[in-house]
Amino acid sequence: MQKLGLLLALALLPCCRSVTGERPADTPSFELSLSAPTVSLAAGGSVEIAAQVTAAAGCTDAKSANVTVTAPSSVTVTGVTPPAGRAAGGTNVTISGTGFQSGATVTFGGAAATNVVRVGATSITATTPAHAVGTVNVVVTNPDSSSGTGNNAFTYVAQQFDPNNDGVIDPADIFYLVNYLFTGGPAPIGPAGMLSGDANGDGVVDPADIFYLVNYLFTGGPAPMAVPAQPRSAAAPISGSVTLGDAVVRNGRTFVPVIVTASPMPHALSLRVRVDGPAEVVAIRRVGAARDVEPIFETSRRTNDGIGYLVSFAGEALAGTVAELEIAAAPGAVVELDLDPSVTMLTDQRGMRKSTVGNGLLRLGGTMLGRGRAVPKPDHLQN
Ligand SMILES: [Ca+2]
Ligand SMILES: [Ca+2]
Repeated sequence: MQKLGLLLALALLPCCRSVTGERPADTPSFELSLSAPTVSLAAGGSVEIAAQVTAAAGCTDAKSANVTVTAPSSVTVTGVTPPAGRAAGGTNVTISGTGFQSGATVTFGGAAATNVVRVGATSITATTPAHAVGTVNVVVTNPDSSSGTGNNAFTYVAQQFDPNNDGVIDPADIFYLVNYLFTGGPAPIGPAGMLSGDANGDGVVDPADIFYLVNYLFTGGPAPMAVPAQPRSAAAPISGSVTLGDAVVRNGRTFVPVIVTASPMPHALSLRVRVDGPAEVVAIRRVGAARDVEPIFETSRRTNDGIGYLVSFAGEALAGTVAELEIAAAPGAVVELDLDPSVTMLTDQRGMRKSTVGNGLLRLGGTMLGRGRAVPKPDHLQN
């Protein structure tokens, strides 16, 4: 404002040649007085400022002019994508609006966002800061102090799938869940605790969540749930059985078939075999149609008393004898093989429809080895 007034005064001093135009080195001193050296105006406001200059030579002049303040750029925040993220922060978002200037800063519920990048006047990308669960205002503030607010534009949620709590969803989360469910590893430790492992949002953590995650990461399926779990009922439930057949001996090695019957045909199988007796599971291998179809995902883990196995297919492969367990047993030993009802299941490709002992849609059957030959277990079919 003072600079503006000075320029105004200099331009309006025709009687004082020594202070017009280019100011010569020997310009005598002069005094400038403004009627309003400091004013505060709202956008669009105006004020009349009178300026008087008195030069040392004794000549004076006074003029006045209206000063109108131009409104600063209008800043608005119209949306945040995605509109929700976990309370721990770290969600990469795009903020839409108008009037964003270079150097703008962003806050979520008063906490500063990081990695703020102005893409253009209508778009900013940023990473959310940590914040308590709830809905917050998102504020964009320009370097000229103009700002815009998106009221309740972002929601911090407690549940976000991330079993290993490293802030990203990737295959490491698959193996974290495999380790937890099959080999006694630590439970999910994400922001929602145990439910940080609930990818399909059904309120429990089981192998169906692994298949849901595989489908998301490898075949472009829907992202893991970020909202509180909702029990859901399957419109077309899968029901069926997983049974271990009679052992067969080939070339001195013992094999036990894994037999699946189900309708409609599932796309994913999870099982854990538990061995009771002087024997161990050496390996599990796909056979039959399951051997000829490339799986989307397959992994097995030896456990202290057996083996865990997961496989999922895009096509139809899980019918009949789908795999064989190779068993190493002491000659003549009596060995019982059972399927663990807590993690043995059949699901669709997304892990949304499942057949489990728990939901009453899956029947399991174990088997028994003895005296060097396979003999049917008396209670061949469990459950
Ligand atoms: Ca993770
Ligand atoms: Ca689940």
